[in-house]
Amino acid sequence: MRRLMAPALLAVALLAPMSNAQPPEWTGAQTVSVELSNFKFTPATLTLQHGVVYRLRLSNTSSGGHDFVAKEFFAGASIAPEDRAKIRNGGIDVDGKETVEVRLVAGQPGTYKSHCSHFMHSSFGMTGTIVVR
Ligand SMILES: [Cu+2]
Repeated sequence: MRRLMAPALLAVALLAPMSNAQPPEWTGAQTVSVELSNFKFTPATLTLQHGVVYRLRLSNTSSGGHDFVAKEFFAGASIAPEDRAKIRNGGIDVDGKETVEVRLVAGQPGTYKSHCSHFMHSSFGMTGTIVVR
């Protein structure tokens, strides 16, 4: 019997990483909030953990529209199917006084840039960084 233990443990060790391939538990998402205002993201830096499920909540507190563009970050993340349509050209539009939520799993560790693509907004300071650890 003892001889069977090693192959059994090996099988468990090999199977364990496969659990990552299962659909994420979107209901258990941790909320991370970013406020969009004239002309900044607050906080400017988001730090996320690779593989963790988040609800990215973007709240625009100003009356004019903004967006949150992070092409590389969104391209590398797994986005909840119901939220995919909210991301266009690597960004999320957030109208004045609106809040938009997108559930996602952060992708590969790295440092990603974010900005508002509205005319001149990034040069006024609407830029940010997403750090995935
Ligand atoms: Cu803006």
